[in-house]
Amino acid sequence: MASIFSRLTKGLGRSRDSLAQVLPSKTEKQLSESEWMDVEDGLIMADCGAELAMALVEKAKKELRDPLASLKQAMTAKVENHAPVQHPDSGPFVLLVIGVNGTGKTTTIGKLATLFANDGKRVLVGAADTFRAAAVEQLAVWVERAGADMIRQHDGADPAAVAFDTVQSGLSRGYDVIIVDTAGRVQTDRGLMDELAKVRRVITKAYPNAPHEVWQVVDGGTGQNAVVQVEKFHDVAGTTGLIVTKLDGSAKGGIVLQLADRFRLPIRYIGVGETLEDLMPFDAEAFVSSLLPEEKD
Ligand SMILES: Nc1nc2c(ncn2[C@@H]2O[C@H](COP(=O)(O)OP(=O)(O)O)[C@@H](O)[C@H]2O)c(=O)[nH]1
Ligand SMILES: [Mg+2]
Repeated sequence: MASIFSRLTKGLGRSRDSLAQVLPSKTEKQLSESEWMDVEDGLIMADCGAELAMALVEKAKKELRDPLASLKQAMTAKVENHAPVQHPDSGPFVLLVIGVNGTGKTTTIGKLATLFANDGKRVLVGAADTFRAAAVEQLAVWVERAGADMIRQHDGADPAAVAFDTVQSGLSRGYDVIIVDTAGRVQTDRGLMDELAKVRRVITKAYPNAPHEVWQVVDGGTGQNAVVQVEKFHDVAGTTGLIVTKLDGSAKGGIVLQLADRFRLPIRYIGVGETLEDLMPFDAEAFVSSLLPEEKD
C-alpha cells in the first residue's frame, strides 16, 4: 500500500511542485488578489478546468485562514463522495465497465477481479469486447491471474450476446460478482453507443436491476479529452461512477476533480500502474493532499 501510494504522489509531483510555487505553506497572511490569480492559474495548469479553478479560489478566499488549508478543504469537498456502491441485497453484484480504447478497462477489470477475489468473492468476467480478437486473449490472462472465471464466445461474436450469456451463467452458477468488459471503439461512434445501450439492455433482461453499477474508465493523462469522453458515454450507458487510470504517469491530477465536479459522479478507484496491485480505492482527502504542497506547521 505504501508503495502504490508513493506512485501516486510521484505521479502528481509536477502539479504539486508548480502549485507549491504559488501557495505558501502555513501562512496566516491572506493572499493578495494577484497571488490568488496565480493560484487559479496553477489549478488550471493542473487540469482542474477554468470554471472549477475559479470556483475553488472564490471559496477558499472567503475563508479567513491559512490559504493552503482553505483551498485543500474546498478541493476535498468537490471530490468527496458519500454514496456507497450499489450492492444488491441478494444475488450477484453486476458491474459494467465502459470507456474509450486504451484507457485501461481490461487492465482495471483484472485489478478489480483481484480485489474482489482477495475479498473471498467468486468473480465471473464477460469478454464483450469482441471487436478485436486480441482483446479477449488479453482479458483471459488478467482473469486467470486474478483467479476468476471468464465467459467468452467466438471472435466477432455479438457483444450483447456475450453480456447476456455472462450474466445468465453468473446467476445460475452462483457467482458473487459479475464484471462485463466492453469495446471502446467500433466502426463508428454511433455504432459504439448503440452497442453499449444494447449491452446494458440485455444485462437488465438477464437480471432485473442489473447492472448495479456502470463505471467508466478514463485515462488521467488525456486532460480535457477525458471530459469529452465522459460526456459522450454518460447518457447512453447510464454511468454511475468513474475510474481514473495512469495517475502514476504524466497526468496532472486536477482532471479527477474536474470530472467529479462536472458530472457529479463518484470516483471509485484510481489506477497508478500496470500491475494487478496498482488500483487504489479513491480517498478524496489523500488524493487532494497528494496534489497540493505539504502543510507545514
Ligand atoms: N501506467 C499505467 N498504465 C496503465 C494503467 N492502467 C492501464 N494501463 C496501461 O494502458 C494500456 C491500455 O490498457 P487496456 O486495459 O488494454 O485498455 P482498454 O483498451 O481500455 O481495455 C496498457 O498498456 C495498460 O498496461 C495505469 O493505471 N497506469
Ligand atoms: Mg480492453
